[in-house]
Amino acid sequence: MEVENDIILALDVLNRTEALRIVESVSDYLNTIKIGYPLVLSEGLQSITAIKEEFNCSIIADFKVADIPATNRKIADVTFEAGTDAIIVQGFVGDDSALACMNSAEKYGKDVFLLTEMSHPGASMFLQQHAEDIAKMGVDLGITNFVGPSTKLDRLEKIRSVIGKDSFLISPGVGTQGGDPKDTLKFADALIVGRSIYLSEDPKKAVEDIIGSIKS
Ligand code: 3DU
Repeated sequence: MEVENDIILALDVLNRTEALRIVESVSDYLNTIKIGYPLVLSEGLQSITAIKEEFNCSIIADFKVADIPATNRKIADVTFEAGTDAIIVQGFVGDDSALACMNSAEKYGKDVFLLTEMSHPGASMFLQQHAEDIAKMGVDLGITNFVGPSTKLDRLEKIRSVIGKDSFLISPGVGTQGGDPKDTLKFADALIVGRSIYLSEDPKKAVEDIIGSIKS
């Protein structure tokens, strides 16, 4: 996936008109949008289709899919049918569940991102202890796209060491959650940024500032 300026916009707004306005305002700089439950539960999967059609951007569906294989397969199929380019899948549910999403992605010619460890403090309670095993499972399955936390750079570095330099690693937690753009890109290939952009008075300027801080 070619992520322009190494920044993925997390579009966690609840309204389709607002979503379109924000994407429009940053479209000079960004070509990859992550859409999750906030927008899809508010406005339907059609909001993915609409944004994709209007801006011809790449869409990553952040559904953190975490069910039994048969249900994962249905979730992935309908998500790809809506025009999504990639889907984020939880690794902790095990290889058969991840494989179900991979099989769907293969059928539609799309991608799977495996979520290894999360960026919030509570992730240290259960997920962190298994994050490297989850990453290793992904490598063994042949997954080449991963998600890891920008708020814990030591953890991000460990995950990078497990998945290897050629895997594609995207990292949420930049900005509002405390992650630093430039430091995160020492280990990740692209940043996921939500509130620092979409809550800004001037989303375009917010993106320019992040790009500036990466280049500084
Ligand atoms: O904190 P922000 O507003 O920049 O948004 C981060 C986005 O990334 C948001 O959509 C959240 O659901 C997602 N995410 C994490 O923040 C942390 C993870 O470990 C995985 C996904």
